[in-house]
Amino acid sequence: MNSTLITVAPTGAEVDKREVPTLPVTLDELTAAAVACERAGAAVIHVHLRDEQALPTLDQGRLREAVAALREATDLVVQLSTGGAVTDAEEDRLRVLDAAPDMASCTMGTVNFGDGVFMNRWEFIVELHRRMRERAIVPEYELFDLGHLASLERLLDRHGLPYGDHVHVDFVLGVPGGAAGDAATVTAFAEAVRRHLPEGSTFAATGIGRTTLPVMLASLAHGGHLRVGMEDTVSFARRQPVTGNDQLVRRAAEASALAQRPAMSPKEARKLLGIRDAD
Ligand code: KMH
Ligand code: ZN
Repeated sequence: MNSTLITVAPTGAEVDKREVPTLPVTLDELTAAAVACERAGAAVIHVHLRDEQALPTLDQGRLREAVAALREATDLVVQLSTGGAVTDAEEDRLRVLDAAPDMASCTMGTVNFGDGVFMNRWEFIVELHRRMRERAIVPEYELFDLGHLASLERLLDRHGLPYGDHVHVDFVLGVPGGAAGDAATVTAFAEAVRRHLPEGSTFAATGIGRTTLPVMLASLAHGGHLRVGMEDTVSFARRQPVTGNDQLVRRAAEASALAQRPAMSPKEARKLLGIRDAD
């Protein structure tokens, strides 16, 4: 792989807008962030939406509006989160697919998530996988723990490859309750991908909070891709709050260039991931 897929996760469901005013929460803020991140080197955007009070929402109207606005303003691959917030109901999370994004996240197991529990039952995962394939939506399988990779192997064995026939996973490391965000853990996950997933499968990694840099550098060292954004970290460096998502994307693009695997374009990302044509 001679280029790096950079996914930006600009908002998430957990960061409080009152504490982090630069967090994009309105549609205008989200679109402006997406445009700036595409310019900085992002190819995919992982989207969570907020309501009028800046609280997480899976409102169908807002989801459809966001998909349309992002497609209008950018060429980014639009990936909607089906993870939502830990309080979201399974039916609402499944209904996210009705907004017809290019991609959607699919977390491969339950994990403690700070003081909460991020619930992902086996039957729910199978239903997400099945509906995504039916609707030509490409999954990004999110792995918060090594056992999630074993579940993915089981899912692919029993239920077949996803739409596009390419398997792409994202290691989400450093969540309190999940796998640690350090280089040794990235190595263990990368090795497990090579041993247990179909040949040609790709991975990205993201580290929560201060684990962002070791995880980014270790992923590049293993030939992996990157996810960055304010969903995962709101500090650029010690005592230096992030100024915007594009700042994180720019740093990821610079690190990728240094590793001699520059950031790939959205067009290249669509080809790699097996995403259907826009029309
Ligand atoms: N907000 C987390 C509980 C996803 O987007 O699919 C779940 C999450 C994963 O962010
Ligand atoms: Zn997310």
